[in-house]
Amino acid sequence: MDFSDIKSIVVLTGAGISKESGLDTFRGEGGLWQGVRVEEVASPQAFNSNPELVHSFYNIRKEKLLNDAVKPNAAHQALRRLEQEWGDGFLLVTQNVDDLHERAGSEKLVHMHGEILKGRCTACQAVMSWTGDMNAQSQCPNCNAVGTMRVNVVWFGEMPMGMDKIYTALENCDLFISVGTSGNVYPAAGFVQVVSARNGAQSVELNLEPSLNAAQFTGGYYGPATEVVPEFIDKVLAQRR
Ligand code: BV8
Repeated sequence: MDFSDIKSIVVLTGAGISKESGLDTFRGEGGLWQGVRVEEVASPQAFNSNPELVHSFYNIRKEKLLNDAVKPNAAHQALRRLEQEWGDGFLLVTQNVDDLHERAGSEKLVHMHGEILKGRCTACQAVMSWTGDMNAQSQCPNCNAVGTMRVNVVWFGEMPMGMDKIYTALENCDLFISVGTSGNVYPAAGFVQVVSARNGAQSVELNLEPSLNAAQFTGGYYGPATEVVPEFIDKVLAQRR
């Protein structure tokens, strides 16, 4: 693959990039949602009918994320290096709600499915950092309402965040790189089609194994993210004119 004429890059990451940092993926062996139906915890309906179950699902994941052993890995760091060395024409879009990209130093970043370390008040819509447990008695620090707090993530059936910015970047990129995602969840799984609709644009999948939409990419490199991502980033930077 020839990357010498690449001007703008969009990267999409999923749970697979955080796997080697110790965070579970959603659909793999021992994945987050095996044994627990997706709709049971990540939907507005679930939250309305059983808020404590949904709060505890996120409290458990938050606690795990904040464990000292969980830190950005070589794949997160390689994407930060690409952002730094590339300059203009770079956007990192993540489906992940963890903060490992930020902790690796990434700045040109959109969390399309929100952030687990933030809370949102359903009464005043304020969004704030919320690293501790949350429950049905939690009080909004902005409007003081009690019982209106939720985690600031995008549940199934809710509109993902930053979509205008994301689609503008996809429609103008020459290279789309997808890392660590199974291609199950839309609209993220459809991003490769937006890029491949434009002739000349290249799309590369970096994953442990081919995803559901692997055939829609112009190229793919397979293996653990901490190996394939740094190797691929080196290749792209080495060919840059
Ligand atoms: C919306 C936040 C519209 C919460 C998440 C039928 C057909 C098509 C679509 C739909 C449909 N029915 C419903 C829909 C829409 C639905 C959807 O796509 N459902 C799917 C399940 C069929 N989508 C939505 O509802 C979205 N909203 O469509 O809104 C709309 C329009 C107008 C107005 C209102 C609404 C919202 C979806 C967001 C849901 N929230 N997360 C939370 O985290 O708790 S989704 C969740 O799945 C995570 O964000 C996760 O990132 C995401 C995708 O999963 P992956 O990241 O891909 O993780 P997965 O485990 O699946 O795969 C990991 C991959 O890594 C694997 O391929 C594995 O091989 C690889 N891997 C493993 N280890 C490694 C590795 N790779 C490299 N190295 C390793 N070491």
